[in-house]
Amino acid sequence: MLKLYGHDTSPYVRRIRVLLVELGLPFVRDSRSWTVADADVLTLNPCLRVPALEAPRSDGERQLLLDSRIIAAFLYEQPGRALATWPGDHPPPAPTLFQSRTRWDDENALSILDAAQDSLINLFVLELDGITPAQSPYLTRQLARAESCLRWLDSRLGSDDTFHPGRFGYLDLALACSLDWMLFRERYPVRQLRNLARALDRHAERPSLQQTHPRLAQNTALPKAEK
Ligand SMILES: N[C@@H](CCC(=O)N[C@@H](CS)C(=O)NCC(=O)O)C(=O)O
Repeated sequence: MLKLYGHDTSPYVRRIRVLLVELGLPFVRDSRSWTVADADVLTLNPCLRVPALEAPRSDGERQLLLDSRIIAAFLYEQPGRALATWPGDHPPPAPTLFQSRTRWDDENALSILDAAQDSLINLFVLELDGITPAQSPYLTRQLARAESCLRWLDSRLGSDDTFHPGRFGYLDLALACSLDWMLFRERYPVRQLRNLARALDRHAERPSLQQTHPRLAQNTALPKAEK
């Protein structure tokens, strides 16, 4: 059985939880995270980060996968996957992480989303430590980076509901996880970005996103996060 490590409010862990549901892959979780001194993930992952995934291998060993993008690539290749079919007008999940025709543009878009997400996580965690952008030009730049990346994504998405018509792909689910996190942690006025906000609303009822929304989190990892 696949085993996913990481807490409930992490937008990167949530990407993998959503993807596992979309791909119909059963899994178990260890939601203890980097804030728990003896959490197993800290000995598994030298980067001291979540998510991490362990998968059974044919030789009886366990395959370890670190970083959400690598985990996603691995999961899309799993032979046992059975793409979810949702009632209503939800677009079906994309069957692959990227399509060859659009791969490099989509890799760029995912990196741009990650840059926004990482910058805002930095701001969030440092604020818990009492450090704000007013005290640090570096943090001011992080905020500017997040802003610039989100505006780029808003323009790239345009008036569509998904990055590629009729398919709910990894970029779409990653975007929803990040925007929900930004709202949940009050990190960015997402509603000002009309296209991104519209896509978020469009997919809000999608079961994989509904079941994993940070408002339902049991393990929030960071103490001040329990809103
Ligand atoms: N590039 C990584 C980023 C993962 C990441 O930033 N995870 C955060 C939680 S959302 C973390 O574990 N942070 C640990 C720390 O800040 O010390 C991925 O895509 O998996």
